[in-house]
Amino acid sequence: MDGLDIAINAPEASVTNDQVRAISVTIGQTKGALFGEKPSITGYVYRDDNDNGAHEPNVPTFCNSPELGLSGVGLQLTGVDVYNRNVSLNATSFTPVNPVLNHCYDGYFYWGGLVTGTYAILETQPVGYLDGRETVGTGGGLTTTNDIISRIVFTPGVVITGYAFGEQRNIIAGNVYLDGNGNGVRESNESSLDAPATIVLSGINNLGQAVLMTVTSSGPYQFTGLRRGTTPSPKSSPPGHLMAPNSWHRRGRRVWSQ
Ligand SMILES: [Ca+2]
Ligand SMILES: [Ca+2]
Ligand SMILES: [Ca+2]
Ligand SMILES: [Ca+2]
Repeated sequence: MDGLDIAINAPEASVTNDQVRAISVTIGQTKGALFGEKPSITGYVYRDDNDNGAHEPNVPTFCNSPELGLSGVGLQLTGVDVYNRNVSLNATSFTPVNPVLNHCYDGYFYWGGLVTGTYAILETQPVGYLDGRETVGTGGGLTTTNDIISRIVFTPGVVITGYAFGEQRNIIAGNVYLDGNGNGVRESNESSLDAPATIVLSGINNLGQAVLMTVTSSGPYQFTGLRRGTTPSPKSSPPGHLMAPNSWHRRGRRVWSQ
């Protein structure tokens, strides 16, 4: 079975199907090539901001997904092989140095050189992200425990792919500024606030939980760590508070957040 071929730490390499050429090596460097036919398990960690368990392609390229891959995430492969040996292998998700389609494989991870056995992949939750869904790849498996894909049955000569760990990091961001002419558009002569305002975000997330967050800013602001959800249109705010992302009057001048 043909599979993904990639060069490791070798941006100068030329990669076409089943060929990785022109790797240059100097003393002290470690480079290499991976050929997908080798027994291996591959997958990726990515931002699944809409929490649907699917890595949305960016039409028309079917690459550069807006749901970016996440490199630097720790993963562990554990299991027992047919020789009754315990297997425990660590990996870190990375971006392959592949001159073609590299953005498709941001957050990629793999283990090669495996023998028949039953395995599980464990993900270490990346800091700064909300936990998302796991997706089982081509070798099957179970997702009954969070951040673990278990019961992956691996047979020789088979490349199994598509084991995915989704994480979320939705952001609402904007600016507060003094809208001198009250038209809701920031002209070049309209400045940030002269004193910080409190910006309030309220709503209901996709777990049905009420969300109430505040930040203080006289210019740019952002709310991070958000699950998918909705924000109702605010009807009123306490004095000196802005309801993101709508408008509020302050000190007789109109202040907008965008
Ligand atoms: Ca998605
Ligand atoms: Ca996770
Ligand atoms: Ca998870
Ligand atoms: Ca204006």
